[in-house]
Amino acid sequence: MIREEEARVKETPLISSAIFNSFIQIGSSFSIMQIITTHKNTDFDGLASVIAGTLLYPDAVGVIPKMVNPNVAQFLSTHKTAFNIILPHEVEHSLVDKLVIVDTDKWQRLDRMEKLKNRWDIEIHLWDHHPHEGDIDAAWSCQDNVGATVTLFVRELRRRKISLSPLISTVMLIGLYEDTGHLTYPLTKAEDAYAAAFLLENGADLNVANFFLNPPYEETQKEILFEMMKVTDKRKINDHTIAVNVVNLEGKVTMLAGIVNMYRKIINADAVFAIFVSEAEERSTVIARSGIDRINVGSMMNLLGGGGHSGAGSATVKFSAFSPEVLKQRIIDTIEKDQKEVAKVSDIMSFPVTTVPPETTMREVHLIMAEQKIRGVLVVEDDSLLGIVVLWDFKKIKQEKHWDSSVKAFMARDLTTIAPDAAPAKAAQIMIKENIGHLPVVHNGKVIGIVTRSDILTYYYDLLPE
Ligand SMILES: [Mn+2]
Repeated sequence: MIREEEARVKETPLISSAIFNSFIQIGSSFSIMQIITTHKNTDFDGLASVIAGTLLYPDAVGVIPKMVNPNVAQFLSTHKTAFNIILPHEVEHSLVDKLVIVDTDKWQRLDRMEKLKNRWDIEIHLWDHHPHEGDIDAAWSCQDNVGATVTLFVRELRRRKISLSPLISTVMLIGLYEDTGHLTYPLTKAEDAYAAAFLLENGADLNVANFFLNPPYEETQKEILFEMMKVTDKRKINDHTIAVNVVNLEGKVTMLAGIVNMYRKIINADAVFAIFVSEAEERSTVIARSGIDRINVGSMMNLLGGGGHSGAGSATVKFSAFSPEVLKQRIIDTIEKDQKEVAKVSDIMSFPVTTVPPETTMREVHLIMAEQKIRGVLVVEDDSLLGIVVLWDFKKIKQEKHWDSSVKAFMARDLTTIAPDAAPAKAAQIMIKENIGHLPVVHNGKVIGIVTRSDILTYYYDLLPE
């Protein structure tokens, strides 16, 4: 799928030409060097941001860490000579006077940059889309919560009216799609979609993008996936379905993230945490994926020394810090703890609730609903809930005299209720499953509120109540 002419781009060794380019800017004095680098285990957002950086900082050379994700390695094996990039060990640290860091704000995630950490004479620029929590002290920074660092570069490239080649547009689109799950992860912003449009306008090739975004599975990956399916440990934590798997790995396996993505979809979990254990290296690699806002795997991985965003994250943890089993328990504990802080039904319900005694006539009930602009009324006697009448029930009135019948004859009994400390997601599930628009909230046998469809919509979409 990689087009042949791209695979055959100049046979010049990448390293020497790139180093040459970086020095040629300053003539023969070899006195300064500007570099752009990104995090280890480089993903496409990191790679694409370094490449985009070389357009904004034309005197700089890109430095790609030695450890890169498998699909990035595959891409570089055929495309690297097309870009102005080198490896970390080729950096002459003493000559560096400007350091541009993209897609991370932590020193520990950089490859061989320790020497630059405490140098006062280096100007640092930072481009990152993760919430600011790192230790890099930049003279200038562009940090914004968008779906990918690529989006920040598109913003600036557009502002400066710098045109992009189809090849660079393609790499950037891959980075943008990978980090936003093709614009579906909850953290995706409108600006990310605009950025995607811009890259497509500039000739980004979706055939090439698809090839690197969806690498084919091989036997090893299938075996791991089946192994994970066999020992699936799905659990409900406050109405969210979570799976935490401990998987032993023998040797290097590529595309683990893709396996975890697929695993989450197959077992239909809200979030999955795969702990890949390497006995030989005495460490575990956690790869986490979440499909819901409420579970932010990026910040959880951050606590373990890794990183990511709300939908995807990873961390490498040495056995000496936590054994795999302890790690598993910590992940579960963190989710349980986090969940306690999220919204409850009592936060979203409507109250006070309009109630009527069972003798009330349908005519009176209709009037109350019209006056209060509500679609349902609870029928209550001595604090106990007998039933509910909703607007729909008035369709059952066929004869004029029925208007004077008591509500008892028309109300629905056997109501499903919910407790005030349940999660809003639980309320939504019940309403969808039972196809009801009103869910009374009952505490100690007393009705204290009601959840309606508009409460649910308000909660999920931040809509203002009417
Ligand atoms: Mn990123």
